Amino acid sequence: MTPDFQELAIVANELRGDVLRMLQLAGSGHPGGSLGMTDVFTTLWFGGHLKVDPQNPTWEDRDRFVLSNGHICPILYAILARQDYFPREELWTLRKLGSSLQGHPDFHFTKGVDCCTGSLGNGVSVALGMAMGARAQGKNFRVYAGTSDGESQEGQVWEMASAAAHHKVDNLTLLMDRNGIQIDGFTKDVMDQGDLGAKYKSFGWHVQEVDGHDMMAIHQALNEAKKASGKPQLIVCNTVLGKGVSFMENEPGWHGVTPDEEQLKKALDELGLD
Ligand SMILES: Cc1ncc(C[n+]2csc(CCOP(=O)(O)OP(=O)(O)O)c2C)c(N)n1
Ligand SMILES: [Mg+2]
Repeated sequence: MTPDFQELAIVANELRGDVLRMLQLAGSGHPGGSLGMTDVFTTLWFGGHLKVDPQNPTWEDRDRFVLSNGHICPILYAILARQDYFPREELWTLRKLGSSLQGHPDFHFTKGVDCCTGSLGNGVSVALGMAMGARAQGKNFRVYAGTSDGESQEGQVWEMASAAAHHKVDNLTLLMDRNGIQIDGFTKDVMDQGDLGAKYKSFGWHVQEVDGHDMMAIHQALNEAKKASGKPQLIVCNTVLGKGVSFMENEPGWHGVTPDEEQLKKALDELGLD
């Protein structure tokens, strides 16, 4: 099924608005990566790729989604609310004491979250375990995991990469946020990572690279990934940190700083939202 890309673009825009609103209210959190991966995750969730049932979040045969770069959970929460896992109003409680929406994803508290993440490197390894578990149980579900260039500086990621290829885990798809930025600045300055796609390829992965804001390209790459046999798949998503808000775009300072009221208003204006 081909999604309506115009409709997806409207959804993505509104999700960006929710991300910004919840972060302004929280006063802490990570807008940069959240806005950067909005188009990729919108395509995954609303483009008909992820086999899930929001009415039955623990359905055993559902596809799993692990946000291994857990700090960008505002976009995951905005998506889960829009999918009706919980009321949208809960978004405004992000990071507050007693909220179901923690600063990093926690499946104990949040419906639709499959894995606790935040400690970089762990989530992709759990995702591999889930994918292998599916196979061991004779189940057909797929596992998708969000990861990032900054996370790829963790050694554990490369243990996952070699194990997944060795075991030919072809029900695992990683979506990598390749924005060239991590917590301390541009990745090329902190620790140059070169061609991350080529590295995964050398491990034996099926690798594709897309413009992370071209939803049609993302949709096609997700379809291609499903066809890959005997290999885990990586989609390197070239994104712009802070996409959609001019003063945030490609500015490392917006990795983990939230907008104040005035900045929120300006950002929502730019997105054409109230
Ligand atoms: C094991 C571990 N070490 C350090 C951190 C602190 N940390 C949080 S986000 C981040 C940068 C990750 O890079 P990336 O995901 O590329 O950042 P973004 O593109 O979202 O700005 C770091 C080092 C962490 N969460 N986990
Ligand atoms: Mg990054």
